[in-house]
Amino acid sequence: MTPIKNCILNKDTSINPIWLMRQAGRYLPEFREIRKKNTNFVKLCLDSKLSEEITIQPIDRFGFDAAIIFSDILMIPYGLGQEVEFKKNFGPCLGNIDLDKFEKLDDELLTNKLSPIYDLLENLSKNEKLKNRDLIGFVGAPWTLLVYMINKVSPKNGLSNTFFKDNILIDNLLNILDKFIKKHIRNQIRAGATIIQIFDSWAGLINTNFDKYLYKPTSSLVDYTKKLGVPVICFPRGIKDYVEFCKIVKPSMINIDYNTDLKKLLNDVDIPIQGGLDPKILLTDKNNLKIEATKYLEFFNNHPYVFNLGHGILPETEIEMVRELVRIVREFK
Ligand code: 1CP
Repeated sequence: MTPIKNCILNKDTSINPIWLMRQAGRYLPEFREIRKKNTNFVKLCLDSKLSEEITIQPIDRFGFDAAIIFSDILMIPYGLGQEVEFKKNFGPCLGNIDLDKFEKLDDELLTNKLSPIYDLLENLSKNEKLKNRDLIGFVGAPWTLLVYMINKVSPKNGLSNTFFKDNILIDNLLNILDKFIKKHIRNQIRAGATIIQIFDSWAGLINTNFDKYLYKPTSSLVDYTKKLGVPVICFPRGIKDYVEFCKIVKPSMINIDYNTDLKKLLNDVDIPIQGGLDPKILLTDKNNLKIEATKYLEFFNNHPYVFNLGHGILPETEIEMVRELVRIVREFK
């Protein structure tokens, strides 16, 4: 059994597997090299050959215990027919929503549009370098996708005033997303994903109607994935109450952010835990990294724990610091 599955399914506390969110990305010079020549990000995600190379880059360098496919959560809006563009030094920009078109769309069309992602997974599952490693497929949670689809740009400066104005639009989109995200999960598993992670990067923006925006849509995906026999990791970044979330949603493992109250978590959560370290720690120095990483390792010494960060690795992170982190984690037990 792979180290991460052993941790999730057997609750093994004798090792701490490690992988990092956004491990295939901009902090790697070899990724930047490819990216420079491929200015259209969506196209790059649909190039299964290059995506395979990018997925493997961090495995080659650091020997992480899992590969996460090089793709993006916004490939679902793209697959639904909404325009998605990643602008340099700005981030994603989405086009207008055509609800009629979404409602008429059938599953096959989405599968066809996203087929290079499934080719990528099929090729990766045959890749020798991933032997005894997990291959993580992922989706954005309905709330986070709703945010990008309606807000059209990153909500890092807040949601637009009119965000909640059109209830019919929101309800319809949540239904459509539930259906197509499930299709994408199923396709990824069929093509070889051994674990699914659900990224709810903007869950922290929800301050009302938690059932409607957080618990119900996420539970629906978690139940679905578990029924397919595949472990599912949730990352509802920035929520106040991870304990409540775990009780209601029951993921196979929970990824925490760096503001999570660890004591409360350890007392009240009995599922395996992943992540937590502030990615900014990787921008400091090796001594400090050792102190901060060891805090997590010691804290979760007797709890099944997969080492990861409390959000994606930052583009300015130095390779040497990542190497040091892997060394610290590998030497701990
Ligand atoms: O070169 C570039 O400019 C592209 C940067 C980049 C990369 C490397 C983007 C644009 N997406 C990705 C890959 C990616 N995205 C992966 C696979 C690689 C890996 O994890 O190793 C994954 C899992 C994602 C998931 C993703 N995309 C999330 C959830 C995780 C998170 O960081 O919160 C989100 C919110 C996105 C949207 C997105 N895609 C890209 C950017 C710059 C953003 C965020 C924009 C924002 O700030 O709102």
